[in-house]
Amino acid sequence: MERIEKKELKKLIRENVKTLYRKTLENASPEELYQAAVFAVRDVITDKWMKTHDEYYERDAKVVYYLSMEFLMGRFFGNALINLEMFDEVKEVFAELGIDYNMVEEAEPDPGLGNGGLGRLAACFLESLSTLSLPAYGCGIRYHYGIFEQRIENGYQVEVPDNWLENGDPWGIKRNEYAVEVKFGGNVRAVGKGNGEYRFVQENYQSVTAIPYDYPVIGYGNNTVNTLRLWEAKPKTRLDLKSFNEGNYQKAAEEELLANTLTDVLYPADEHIQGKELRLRQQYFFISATVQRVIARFKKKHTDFNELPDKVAFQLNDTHPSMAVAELMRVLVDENDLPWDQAWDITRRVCAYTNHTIMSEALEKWPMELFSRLLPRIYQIVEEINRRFVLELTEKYGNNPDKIRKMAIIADGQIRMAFLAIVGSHSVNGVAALHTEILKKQELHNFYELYPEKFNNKTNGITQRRWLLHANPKLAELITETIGKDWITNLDELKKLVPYAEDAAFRSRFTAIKKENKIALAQYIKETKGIDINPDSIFDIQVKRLHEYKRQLLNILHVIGLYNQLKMNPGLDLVPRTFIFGAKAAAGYHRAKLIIKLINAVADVVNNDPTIHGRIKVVFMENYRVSLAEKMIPAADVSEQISTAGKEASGTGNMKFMLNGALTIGTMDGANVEICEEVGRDNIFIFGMSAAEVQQKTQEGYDPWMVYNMNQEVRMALTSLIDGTFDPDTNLFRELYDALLNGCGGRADEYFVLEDYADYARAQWDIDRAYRDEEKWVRMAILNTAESGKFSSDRTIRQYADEIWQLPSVEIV
Ligand code: 26V
Repeated sequence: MERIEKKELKKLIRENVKTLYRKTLENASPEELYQAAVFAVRDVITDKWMKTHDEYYERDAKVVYYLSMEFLMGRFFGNALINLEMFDEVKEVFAELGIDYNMVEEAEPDPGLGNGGLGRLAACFLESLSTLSLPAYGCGIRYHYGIFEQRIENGYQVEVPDNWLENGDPWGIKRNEYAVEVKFGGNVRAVGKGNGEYRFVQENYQSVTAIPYDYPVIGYGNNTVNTLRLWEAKPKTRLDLKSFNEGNYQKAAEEELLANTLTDVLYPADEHIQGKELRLRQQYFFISATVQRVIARFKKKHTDFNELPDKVAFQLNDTHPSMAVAELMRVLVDENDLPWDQAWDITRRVCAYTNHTIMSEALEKWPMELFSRLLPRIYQIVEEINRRFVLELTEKYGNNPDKIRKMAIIADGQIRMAFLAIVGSHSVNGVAALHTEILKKQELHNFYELYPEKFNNKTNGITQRRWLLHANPKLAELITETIGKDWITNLDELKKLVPYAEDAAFRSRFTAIKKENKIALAQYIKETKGIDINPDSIFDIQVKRLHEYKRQLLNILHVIGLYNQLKMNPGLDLVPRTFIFGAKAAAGYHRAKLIIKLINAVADVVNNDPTIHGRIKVVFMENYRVSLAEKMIPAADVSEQISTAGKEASGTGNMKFMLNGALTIGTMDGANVEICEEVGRDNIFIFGMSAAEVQQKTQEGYDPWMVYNMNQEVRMALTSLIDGTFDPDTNLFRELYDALLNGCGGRADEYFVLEDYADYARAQWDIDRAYRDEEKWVRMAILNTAESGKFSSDRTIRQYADEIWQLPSVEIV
């Protein structure tokens, strides 16, 4: 592939600014310069992109479709340049033009089309698929508003709409020619085919047009550019003239309204399903559009549907896309006349399902009433799948109503999407070893007994191109200088750094880079929050969605504990520490929002208490998002991964911190278990109950008052919540106090915050002690980076491709 010369690039940028904005470089804004730069590199991308798709088509390659309601891509520009190996060049070009490149990068909006871990995983996976030359599409929704922008006002979270498309969408290409119709509602009529069989047709439906927008997913150092295809809903016709003429204005107006709202906004709650009609519509909308397009494409080269599983794999990112099972059945049976059994066999061989949570509140169930009204034909198909499944169960287990009630896809007036996904797939995977074991032994035990061959583990991963090469250029440079650049596409190479933990010169450079990153973050915090933090303090960071099970409350209670100790004993010998948080709470999750308020209230008191002399500080960073993560993670000394054991399916932030040389304080949960295994017990700070102990205590019953009575530090921290220390006038935090001790509404201290407190505090003192020995600390940090190879999403994707998809790579020359 051809490259563009620096001279040519300069010319292109200058011309684009002129034609797009009628401006010269000198008076263009950063936004305008950013847009001009994107258009300058688009040509290179487009050539590769077209070539990639021609090649797939010509070779009739098998393609995986990663079906996901969320793709948390982060900014495109910097990573596009990195993967095109044009980054340094473009940076130089801007420097030569007298423009600050970073300002240009910062002008790009951060597309937040996801909530958290699940959406970000999808983005890392797409990047790895392209880098590994694997034919793939990401399929999802082009929300007009992504995850809300979080502002903090008076310590409280306030949600502001995120209009990421405001200044245009230079990465998306609208593909009108691939628009398809998606039907909702109405009724189903059986029409005799004349041979004793029936065809089922949907009538009196409302429909919308699905229009795809394609985004490039650029592989690193190869010529592969895959596609992220996001669907947008539009009214079928501006006003349905026929209905209008028949006087059915109402229907036409309804259809238009439906289409205009369908893909407006991402649901910003990842902890609770609310059975919202619009959410169900969104799910069917993008699944139906995707399945219809996939089958249309398949039919261009094939007539025998038995070949479909050799050409197409669907990976279901959680249960949200599990309607794909029923929609594929509909398209095969109703639209292509396949017999049920044949269609079912094909469907199961195409579909595979990933489970991302064992939190029962997040398990998707839809009321039959809603489902059948909205999707009458899909409902019939799910009923038939269920009827046959129940027969299978009866054959296997005899007349066992209890088992059937527990396992049926439809029961108690609800459709259980996870069960539909399991029954309709050939593979069911968890996202970390511990998580998969819990699925097999507990949550999905019945299904594991029935289909043991379907269950498998695929431990999550992250892409080192974004999370090291782009986010931490100085460390990336040091690594490349030391062991060469192969780590960029083979992260196991980092093991070659192990001996350098004993190299004093390397250690001092590693430390210096961490320090520079900390200074940069401190400066950013000063600029954005006005808080002075000490770059020599330990940067202790917890960034992730706010959830009770993730236990941000344990972290802040411990800060309160330290504060109390410092007040009582000003001579306390402790390494200065900056506790940094970042977290969005779902808008309706009251307790999570109260925890944010508490963190901010503690920050106000602690940071402004002159008797503390800045020895501990607390910072709550607003609006945590991918682009902020890229600034924070490279500056971390300590990574907080402190969920109640058994609750965090995997975690992926934990991996990003490790890669960037932060030491983990964590429970034996999710992928922490595997991180511990890789880096060794001596290079991580593990504390707290194991998943088995949590389970046991949950069953036996647990009395947090016992902890309260026995542990003075806990008692004092809890008292601080209600004695006006952090809110002088009200009883604001009594709810948290009550939830921990008495369980207002739910179980008392459901997530064992108090039970794990003492051991957490012990581990924190271990960190304090370890940090004092600078040489020891940096050795540990280097070993964390060096042993993080397993957590590349390249490894994860290779396993999916080999073990689930049987997907060969297609090199683009
Ligand atoms: C549920 C819902 C419910 C309805 C509203 C929208 C919504 C969005 C997402 C979810 C499920 C969230 C599940 C999730 O994000 N799980 C996380 O997946 C990560 C990637 O596998 C994993 O690292 C985290 O541990 C896990 O919590």
